[in-house]
Amino acid sequence: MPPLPALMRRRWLLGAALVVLSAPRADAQSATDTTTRPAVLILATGGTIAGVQDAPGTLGGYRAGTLTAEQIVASVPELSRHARVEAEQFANVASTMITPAQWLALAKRINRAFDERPDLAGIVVTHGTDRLEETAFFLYLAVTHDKPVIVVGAQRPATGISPDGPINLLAAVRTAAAPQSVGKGVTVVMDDRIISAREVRKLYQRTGGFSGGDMGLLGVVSSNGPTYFFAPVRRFGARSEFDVRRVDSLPRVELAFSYPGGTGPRFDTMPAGLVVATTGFAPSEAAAFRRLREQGVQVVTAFPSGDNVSALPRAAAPDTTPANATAAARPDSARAAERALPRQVVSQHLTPQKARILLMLALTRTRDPNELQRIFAEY
Ligand code: DAS
Repeated sequence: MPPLPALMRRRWLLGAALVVLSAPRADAQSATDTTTRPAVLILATGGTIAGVQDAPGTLGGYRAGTLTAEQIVASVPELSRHARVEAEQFANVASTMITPAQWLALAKRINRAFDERPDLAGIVVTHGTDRLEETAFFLYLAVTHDKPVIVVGAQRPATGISPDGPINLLAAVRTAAAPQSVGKGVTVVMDDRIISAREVRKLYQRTGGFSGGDMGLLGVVSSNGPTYFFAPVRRFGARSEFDVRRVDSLPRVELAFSYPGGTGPRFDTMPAGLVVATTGFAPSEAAAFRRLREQGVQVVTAFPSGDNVSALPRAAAPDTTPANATAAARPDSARAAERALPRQVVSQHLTPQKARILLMLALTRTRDPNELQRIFAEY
């Protein structure tokens, strides 16, 4: 184990002492507790929850992804009261370093753990907060089990002032261990809030900085453990069609913004797909995105806010979606040409970053634009 910074070492020693003090006594009752506590696997990937303040107890000299999975777990002795925790180091990086290849590897690791370990109650993924919502949404779509997967991070490093990682980790493990968390999809637990991976967003780098927006919380973690008020109803988990067990890489999907004066993005090599953050195209942009569709790029639109709730176009209907409304104003020949193109797909209530993830997975299954629109209607 690498050396612990001084403050962390003190907390770790205190933690170890508490583990000894609270260790189950060797009588019949405690033996039962040991075997009945649910098993929870923690997969650590780095981030601020594994980060340190180089001058402990100050606000200075921050490094993400430094403490190991074992060190994080050892700093929260209370975990052992709620679960038999196993820790595994998946990566140890700032989450800006997380790649789509790692999303795939992580989803495969989680699927394999659930496939091989019926005794596992749930899995916790510790993660940096910068890309947390994207990893969580990928897992929401690509983990084909209904057991809980909880993604958790921290806004303050473990050896800084008032770290939030330990209490967040405790809440995440309690949520992963709880039978009431089954069938809720991958969730993010931060600040005692349980938020669906589909809706969660990082608003700012401060405690309380994760939100479910208008869709709110699924539940809260109270002193009694996780309490749910709502459950998601779209497809995820065991009902997901995105089985990535045999997928080796994800198709390239790019992101673009629409804005006044915009003329669309240019690419040296064409991506398989493109998600455009837009509330509607100017004619110059509509022409640029039409050219990309003519070259076989699957174009999906998403509101920049991620909050679009307008009705989705029917599967075989001509493409007259709001973002493509300029097509309806063109003469008949232009409209006929538009109809001959692969349709532009519309996403509903997904941020552009999450629409990109859904399109990446969807393109592993189909390139039929009607099928793509079906997928965007169901997930
Ligand atoms: N260092 C950043 C990251 O790894 C921020 C964090 O975790 O809060 O994403």
